Amino acid sequence: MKSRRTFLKNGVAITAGLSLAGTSCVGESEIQRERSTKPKAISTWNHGLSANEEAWKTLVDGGSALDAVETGVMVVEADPKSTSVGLGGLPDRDGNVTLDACIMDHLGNAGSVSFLQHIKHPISVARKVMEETPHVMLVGDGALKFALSKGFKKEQLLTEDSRDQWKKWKEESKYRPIINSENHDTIGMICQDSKGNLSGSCTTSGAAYKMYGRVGDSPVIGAGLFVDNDHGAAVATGMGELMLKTLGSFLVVELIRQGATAQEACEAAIQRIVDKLDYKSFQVGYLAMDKAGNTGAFAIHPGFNYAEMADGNNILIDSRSYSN
Ligand code: SD4
Repeated sequence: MKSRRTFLKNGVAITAGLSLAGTSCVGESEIQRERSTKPKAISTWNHGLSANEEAWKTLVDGGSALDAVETGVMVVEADPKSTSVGLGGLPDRDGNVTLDACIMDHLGNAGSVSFLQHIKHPISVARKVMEETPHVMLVGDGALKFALSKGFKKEQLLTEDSRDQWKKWKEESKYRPIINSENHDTIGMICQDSKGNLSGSCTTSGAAYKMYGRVGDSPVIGAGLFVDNDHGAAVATGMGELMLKTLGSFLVVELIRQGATAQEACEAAIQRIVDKLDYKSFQVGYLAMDKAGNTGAFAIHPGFNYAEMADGNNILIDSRSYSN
């Protein structure tokens, strides 16, 4: 893992530092970067392209990063062909589609739902939790009751195609959580608006054929998503248990705060997993943006990609990875 000293070589200045006997303490120094006010959208996997296009409509109009990250990922939630998010998501081993999502704004507000069933747009429920309750997180029946009270409609989210895939899986019922076997997965999105503010969102149907009640990293603030508008934002995709054990998105943003570039921070957070956990058969990818609009991405294994949109150009980029 790169040391903090290495991060500080990258031409960024320390604005504040506490020093004890001449030694500056990690966590007490912050890096000053100039805030960009050029709109930018980044989001995970191929389906990030359509999410970015939608978010861009808000961003070019001077709209907020918060609105952009919500409307952007809603496109993927509503797509029945995306088998890892919202409608059409692959179910748990008992055939239930259970959804996790969270959202964070530039003020540090956060909202989250997990183990939510029957609601196509969990990201919008998460936003309502953030804006209309005194809480951060609602789960299961409580989240569903809250959603219905806010006018969301109960829907069947298991499509014919997902049901067929699940039935096929049941013939063997072997639980092998291979995430990233296909090139589409959880959608995590970070946007910066024309005021320079950062917001983020993350929404998923989680690991296919998981146990009933299993919750991954995606709705957990600091694991699947973290935004600190003074420094940067990060989202995660992949095997959620690994991000939960390392609080990976928080770690990425904290490293940015301490002077790492977005790229270095993603690499260091992957290295933390590699150093501490059994990582070989699991994929994790981090995607980050600092407040200057610099982006970074890194994964354990090849195959992770993300979409980046700036100046009206939307491109797909292959992430680098720890293994080759
Ligand atoms: C989870 N992190 O539930 C999610 C799944 C995912 O890319 O991101 N897949 O563990």
